[in-house]
Amino acid sequence: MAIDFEELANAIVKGDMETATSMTAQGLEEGKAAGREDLVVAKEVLNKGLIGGMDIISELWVQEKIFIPEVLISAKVMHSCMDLLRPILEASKEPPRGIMVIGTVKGDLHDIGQNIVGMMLKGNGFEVHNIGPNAAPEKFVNKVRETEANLVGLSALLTTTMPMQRETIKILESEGILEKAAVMVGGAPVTADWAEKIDADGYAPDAAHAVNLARQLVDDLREELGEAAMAN
Ligand code: B1M
Repeated sequence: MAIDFEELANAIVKGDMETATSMTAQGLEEGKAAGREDLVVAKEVLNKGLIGGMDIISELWVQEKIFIPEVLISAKVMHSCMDLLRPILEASKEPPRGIMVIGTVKGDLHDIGQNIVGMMLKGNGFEVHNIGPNAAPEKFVNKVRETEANLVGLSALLTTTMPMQRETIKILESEGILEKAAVMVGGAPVTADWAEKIDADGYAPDAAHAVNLARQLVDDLREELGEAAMAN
């Protein structure tokens, strides 16, 4: 019997760690027993159950029916469930398509969305270095230099931290990072117009689009710089 995604989403909303984690594990086991591909089942549990739960949280918060402590508890449960999906979503047998440094910009503590984007990219053959939330521009610069990344991902969930995406891009530019790397932006309040305004190379509204965009940006860079430059 397949798990009830609505019940899983409600467990996230209620902050019920035991039910949410056991249902996530059960969903994976039942998918396997039914002979379904692990990756397909993990994506289904993520999208229909876990993200479904966070969508309800967002709605309840807007209506002021819940407050920060409840949101924090649900986020913690979400993280624990994502830990169970991580090995499947991140598994990739291919050599890296590209190297990405991803983080949420300085001043912004939201990290659920960028963790999902990072996991999906890893699962699609990218080497991903996640520098976490509240990441200052210098942290992006240093990590790109250390890892020789050719992609930088900047997440922002607050209208007040969106300008920090612009600031980070300016610093990446002035440090010469963007001569060999492309930059993409995302996060709930971010739009394609904003991305264009701040000179980002691309914008993705969700993790699935982020994977396609990352592939496109790396292919474009390869064409522009040639294979040899990409390897240095
Ligand atoms: Co915050 N919060 N929060 N919060 N929070 C929002 C963002 C808000 C919209 C809620 C609301 O009022 N409706 C609102 C922002 C309003 C605005 O600016 N327009 C808000 C606010 C106001 C705040 C505080 C200021 C509240 C306060 O203190 N008074 C405060 C700020 C703290 C800070 O950052 N300095 C705050 C705090 C928090 C918690 C800590 C309690 C918690 C975060 C816990 C954590 O992340 N570890 C939290 C949460 C959970 C939310 C909501 C409810 C859910 C965010 C989330 O995880 N969504 C959120 C409501 C909302 O977004 N509608 C809200 C699920 C996640 C899967 O989606 O992150 O959008 P998302 O990621 C998606 C896409 O956006 C995209 O792909 C992801 C997967 O598909 N994407 C990218 C994301 N990054 C990408 C990068 C890419 C490409 C795609 O390329 C690089």
